[in-house]
Amino acid sequence: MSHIEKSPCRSCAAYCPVDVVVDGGAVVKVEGNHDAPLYQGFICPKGRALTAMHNNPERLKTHLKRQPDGSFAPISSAQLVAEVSDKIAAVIAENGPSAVAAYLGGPGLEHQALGPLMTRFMSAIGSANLFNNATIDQPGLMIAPALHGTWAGGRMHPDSLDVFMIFGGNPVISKQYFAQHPGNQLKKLTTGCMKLIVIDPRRTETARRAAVHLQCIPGEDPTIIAGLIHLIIEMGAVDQAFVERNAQGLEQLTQAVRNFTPSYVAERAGIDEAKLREAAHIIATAKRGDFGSGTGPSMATRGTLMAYLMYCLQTLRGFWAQEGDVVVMPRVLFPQQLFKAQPNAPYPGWGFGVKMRVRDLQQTAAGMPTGALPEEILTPGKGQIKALFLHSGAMVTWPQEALVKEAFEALDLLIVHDVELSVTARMAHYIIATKMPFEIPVMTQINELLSMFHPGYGWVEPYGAYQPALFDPPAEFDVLEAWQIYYRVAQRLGLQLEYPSFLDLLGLAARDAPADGEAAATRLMDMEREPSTDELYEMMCEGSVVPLAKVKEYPNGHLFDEARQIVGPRDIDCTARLELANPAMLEELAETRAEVVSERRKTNADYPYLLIPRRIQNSTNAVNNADRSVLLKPYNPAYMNPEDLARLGLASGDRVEISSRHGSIIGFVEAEKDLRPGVLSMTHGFGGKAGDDYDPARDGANVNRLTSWTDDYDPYNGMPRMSAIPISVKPVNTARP
Ligand SMILES: Nc1nc2c(c(=O)[nH]1)N[C@H]1C(S)=C(S)[C@@H](COP(=O)(O)OP(=O)(O)OC[C@H]3O[C@@H](n4cnc5c(=O)[nH]c(N)nc54)[C@H](O)[C@@H]3O)O[C@H]1N2
Ligand SMILES: Nc1nc2c(c(=O)[nH]1)N[C@H]1C(S)=C(S)[C@@H](COP(=O)(O)OP(=O)(O)OC[C@H]3O[C@@H](n4cnc5c(=O)[nH]c(N)nc54)[C@H](O)[C@@H]3O)O[C@H]1N2
Ligand code: SF4
Ligand SMILES: [Mo]
Repeated sequence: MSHIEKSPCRSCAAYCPVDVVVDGGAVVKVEGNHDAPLYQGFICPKGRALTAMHNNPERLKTHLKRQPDGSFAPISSAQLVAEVSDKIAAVIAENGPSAVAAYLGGPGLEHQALGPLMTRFMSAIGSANLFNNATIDQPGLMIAPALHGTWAGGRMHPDSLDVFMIFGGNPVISKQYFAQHPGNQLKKLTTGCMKLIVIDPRRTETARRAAVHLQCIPGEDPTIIAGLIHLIIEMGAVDQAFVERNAQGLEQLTQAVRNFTPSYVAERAGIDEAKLREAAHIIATAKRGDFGSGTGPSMATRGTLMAYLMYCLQTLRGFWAQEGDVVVMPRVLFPQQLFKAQPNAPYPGWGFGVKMRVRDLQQTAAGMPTGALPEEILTPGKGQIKALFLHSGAMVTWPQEALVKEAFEALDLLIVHDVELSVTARMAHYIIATKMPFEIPVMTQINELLSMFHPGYGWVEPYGAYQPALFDPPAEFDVLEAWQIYYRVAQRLGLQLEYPSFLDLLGLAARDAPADGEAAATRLMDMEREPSTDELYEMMCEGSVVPLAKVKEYPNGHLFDEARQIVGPRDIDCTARLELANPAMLEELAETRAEVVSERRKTNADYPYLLIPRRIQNSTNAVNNADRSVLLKPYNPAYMNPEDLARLGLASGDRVEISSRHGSIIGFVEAEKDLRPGVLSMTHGFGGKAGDDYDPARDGANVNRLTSWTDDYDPYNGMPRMSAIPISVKPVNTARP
């Protein structure tokens, strides 16, 4: 007899609640959960593929240790911990603690205790070399708020908006913004009062709902936003009362965008001037609005400037929640935070903390620059990184695969945790075999955490959910949850880990510090008895608005009325102001205006096309191999406009060589009329295999062979050009797959 278990899907940050149909202890089917609030029973093909992922026959049953001949042999958990501990101790003894680095990527969504324990471990050994994927994703969205200041009242509620504008993001597929059944949400909002403006070189699934779609040349988002600011000022549509009270620098900003005239912007960005004006008119006449951006413009260089200008435009229109508004994304599994209709002053976006040895990169508000990591491993001398804990599909998700490979090969110790022998895991000295999602308890705290850094995550409503682990791994398996390696190595090395509460991790406890300035005692973890994951979750949720125990009472997740909040009044003594004229940003804007566009873009007769990223419904980053049958094509197609294909004498399915100045891949073109001519759009996370075993028609191609860490990297956060990459496309005469 089958029965249904409830659990959220963790294959992307949408965390859709799903029904797991279990028969004889096995997962036989996964379906949408129609009893859960907000999601309307939505599930995507990857959610359904959880059945295959959970039952993956290729799943690692034991940890693996690389042998001198390059093969892998099983190793027990006890032996793994002992050997890794000894090697870490040796690296630290010889080179100091900074020689140990750790990188947290996508798997943090499934292993929620991993981030806190990794952070605690790294501070216990005394290494600041803690990296994460934010600096190859959308770091500008974390740095721009530092430069601009933030609004303590939060954003306006989506249901109340007259306009939502999105730069290079496609929520219908990515679920970044409007994550709960985004198709239906956008349909409801756009058939109501909300006008949608989309800026994207592709007429995306999202753009189809837009009142205005600016089908721009990639990489021109700062130009377009500067143009919109220019128009808003010219139209007299600045919310003067709001700006006078809450911001500074309007005069300088006005000067800075003076030359971004509509005709200049339209010409440069390859868009219709009338449509640009129409977008400005919608923004100017809207009473309530909100803006967002995605990976496209972030990756096309100048992502920080793009995000900064976007925040400035939002402030010029006063599009921030007002006193008396319903708070969006109120705290549920985090301690209380009061929302007030006032600015928080700017804070440093970069240039603090650890200074890297390469390219003057330094700690930023988005974390340590991952852009420096491979070179930090390869550059000899004091401070060289020798050991790396890696939770990521780096071989296909990090730029410039060749340098990543070289760096990984140069390490004394590479530890990768994985569910299978992925192309990244194959690089490791030790592979930690780990649990499957349904074998790990799950709660919604992680997305709430993401929402504090990126407005496209979390829940607008006070939603919370928790599910225990549904299964134990089979008895004969010897696997570890990712956080356990940090706890056990710390234990063996006699290190004391601090308490992994977010009250402490985010410095939230400081708010409640004793008034007399007496420092709160550092709280420590019990290093004798290993906690369970559930106990760790309790620690992480300490002091939360809704106790985790209460959230556990609702198997379908729940909207907690007690967490609802109204935006409060401004403090009488508030003097903070939002900054409209950050000097570094205005300087970069001036450079943008002064540059020769073709030189900047770097397209020419040899590299006439621009490669841009895109997400597809059926795969998430490097996680596309659990059930390849879920993919519409086994490979990642190279989408091009039919006009371009005709010019090249190509038809859908034809094999091509795609080359940038940094490398080449084999791809298969696919006609897509919705794509702007001159642009090729292709998904990352595929390919990565080499040698005789590699077949591009079966495995896809790694677009990160076309990227380079040093190509047009952001001077502050080190993120290289990952969109708008000049490429050539040449037919290769072999049969279609
Ligand atoms: N060219 C290009 N590169 C990109 C991007 C792009 O658009 N274009 N996007 C960038 C962005 S935004 C991001 S966030 C990064 C993401 O890249 P990463 O941070 O590397 O994250 P994932 O791809 O999610 O990592 C998945 C890998 O983890 C392994 N894994 C380990 N443990 C587990 C587990 O417990 N469960 C599962 N399911 N898998 C596990 C999987 O086998 C797989 O190899 O990529 C970036 N790279
Ligand atoms: N199905 C699925 N969902 C995912 C993921 C996945 O791999 N698959 N990955 C997750 C991750 S890690 C992230 S970070 C989010 C990302 O979420 P999104 O940013 O929404 O991701 P995309 O769907 O790739 O949308 C990027 C859009 O930018 C456009 N674009 C490219 N270059 C430019 C440019 O220069 N300017 C402008 N204006 N547009 C440009 C592309 O055409 C594309 O439509 O998605 C998450 N959700
Ligand atoms: S959108 Fe798909 S992959 Fe993402 S959580 Fe929902 S079902 Fe899972
Ligand atoms: Mo991402």
